[in-house]
Amino acid sequence: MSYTDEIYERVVAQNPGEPEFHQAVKEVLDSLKVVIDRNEEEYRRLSILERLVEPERIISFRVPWVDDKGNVQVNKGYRVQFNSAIGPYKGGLRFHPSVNQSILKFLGFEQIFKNSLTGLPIGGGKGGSNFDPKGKSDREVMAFCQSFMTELCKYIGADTDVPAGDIGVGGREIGYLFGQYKRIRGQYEGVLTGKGLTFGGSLIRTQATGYGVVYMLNEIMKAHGDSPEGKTVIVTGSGNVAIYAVEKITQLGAKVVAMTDSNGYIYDPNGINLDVVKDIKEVKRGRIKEYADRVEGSVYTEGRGVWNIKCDVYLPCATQNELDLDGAKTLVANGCKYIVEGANMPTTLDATNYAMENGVLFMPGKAANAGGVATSALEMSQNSMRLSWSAEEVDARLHTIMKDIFKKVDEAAKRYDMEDNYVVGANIAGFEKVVDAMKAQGIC
Ligand code: NDP
Ligand code: 2IT
Repeated sequence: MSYTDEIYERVVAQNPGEPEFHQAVKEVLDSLKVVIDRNEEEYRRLSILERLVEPERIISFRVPWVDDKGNVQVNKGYRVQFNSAIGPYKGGLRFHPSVNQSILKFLGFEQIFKNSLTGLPIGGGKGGSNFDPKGKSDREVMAFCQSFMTELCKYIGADTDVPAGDIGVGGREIGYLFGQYKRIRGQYEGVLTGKGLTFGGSLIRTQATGYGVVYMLNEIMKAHGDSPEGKTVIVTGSGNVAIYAVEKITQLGAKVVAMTDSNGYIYDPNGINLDVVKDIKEVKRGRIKEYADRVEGSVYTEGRGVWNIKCDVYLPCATQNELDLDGAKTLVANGCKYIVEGANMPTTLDATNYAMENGVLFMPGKAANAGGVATSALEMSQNSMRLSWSAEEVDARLHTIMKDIFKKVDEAAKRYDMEDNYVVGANIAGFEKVVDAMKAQGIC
């Protein structure tokens, strides 16, 4: 059996009940086969893959807090510190009822390669809680964040582990978390990114992931003699990543006709009015359904199935495994040419393979959504220097980083005779830097 297959079997056997983690590992190992085969003896001797798939550390803790009725609630809290070969652990915190160890391990594992692709010195980590911020008052969210940080603050720091936002964690939550860290540790340092602009946050961090997704799409299109101008686009989700992907792609002349949330989707043939979406989601914390009540000519449909709308470009920006094989078949049948993942692992493996085999140019999340964490790393740099760069400067750096990532991914795919296979290209390019650092640092 090949070394990569052996390791996959070992991961499944040793991590029971963790399907998302198995899925993320499988995609990476399948891509790495061509690289591993060429150096199999050395990699086996050093147990590179055994080390790569085992987190350096997982911290799991109790988060007790008091709700508005005076009752004590208890949630689970985690931080997965996966790999620090190329820098301090870096990655978001997710607050969502579905959060468990499998999901955080898949996210932390993906983060290793994503962070490597940015070219910046950041290792891979992820954390979060099964806390559900939906329907909670600001005071309840603050109480939860303070309790969560009271435990987490023992394990993080500007030079050890720097969390940020993800699903359910935005500017409000980062503010409360930062306040509690400062209070307990007595240190005003860049321990979190995505901070408010008045206390060390970076301009453009809010927009960075969504903008970066579109900068990546633009590079793919340019390489194939195409452009976003006049294209019809579906963006799934209506959170941080989705909103700023819509903003940027609309600026580039495309028309976004549909967005979703976990309840359903809106279709607006005239092009999504983003001001309305921002008001519903960023200000009122409401449901996407409200869009149809506010914008004439738009329609709301309850449930899944947004892929049934015809599009040229599909940007999944909500959550893992949201696009399955049936969805991919429908997209292909309707002429979709590009799938660029804003979310982490939003496409199932069979859907990914189907799309790629049927001529869709497919960019995986670890490359396409890396603009968020890259800009987080730029926030860390600004905090270390005690300086703030202008929006233009940060945006220009983000743009350059996304172009560089495309080049690395494209070049790695070509080097292994798999032109346009960006899944293989991203995994190989991300892996090469990490494995080099791991080898240089000895057995650790
Ligand atoms: P937000 O919490 O801002 O938004 C999430 C969006 O996805 C909401 O519209 C939400 O709908 C929807 N969603 C979440 N869970 C589900 C689900 N189970 N089924 C259907 N829809 C769902 O999160 P972000 O925009 O920050 O994150 C979106 C994705 O992008 C995630 O995969 C995240 O890991 C990834 N990502 C985020 C980065 C960032 O900088 N924020 C960076 C890189 C990747 P509802 O409101 O109904 O729950
Ligand atoms: O998935 C991700 O890359 C993020 N949620 C952003 C992580 C970060 O540290 O900015």
